[in-house]
Amino acid sequence: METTLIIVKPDGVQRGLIGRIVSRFEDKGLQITGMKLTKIPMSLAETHYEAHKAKKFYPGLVRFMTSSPVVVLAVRGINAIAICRKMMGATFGSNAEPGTIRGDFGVSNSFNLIHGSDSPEAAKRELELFFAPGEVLAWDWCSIGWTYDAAEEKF
Ligand code: IDP
Ligand code: MG
Repeated sequence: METTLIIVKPDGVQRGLIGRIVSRFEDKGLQITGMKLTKIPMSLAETHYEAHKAKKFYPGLVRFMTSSPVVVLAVRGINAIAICRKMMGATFGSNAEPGTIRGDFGVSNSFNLIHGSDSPEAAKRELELFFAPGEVLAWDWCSIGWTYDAAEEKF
């Protein structure tokens, strides 16, 4: 089991896509263990994207991420990090595959609707940046046995 950090970026919230994006993860069979609407402070956006500090797009990226509220999610499941990255699609909406979130809902290269952690190390770091202790809940998920292969052992 892995937990990954997903952010519905300001364009996703402004365009009324929160529900449709969150539904994708629920529909896939992933568990939402954390979720909040928040406006990212400048310092947090800078830290979150510090790996891109030297890039030309960094100042605009930080401005964009702090311009309007976002929805931050902790999403849990077997192989959740790679599955969510695949569901997000390529970075630029203009060439993301249809069927992916970026491919279905956007055309922009910078307003690309969604962030997802790209490794277990990034997921741990980013979950700790965006969620205070106690905000990610380990709740008893009634459909887990019907969602994962473990259910097959019953038959
Ligand atoms: P990712 O979000 O698919 O992991 P990264 O390369 O880590 O993509 O870039 C982080 C974010 O920076 C992207 O999601 C996008 O919002 C923005 N970004 C990346 N490359 C560019 C660019 O060339 N122009 C404008 N924004 C960019
Ligand atoms: Mg990235």
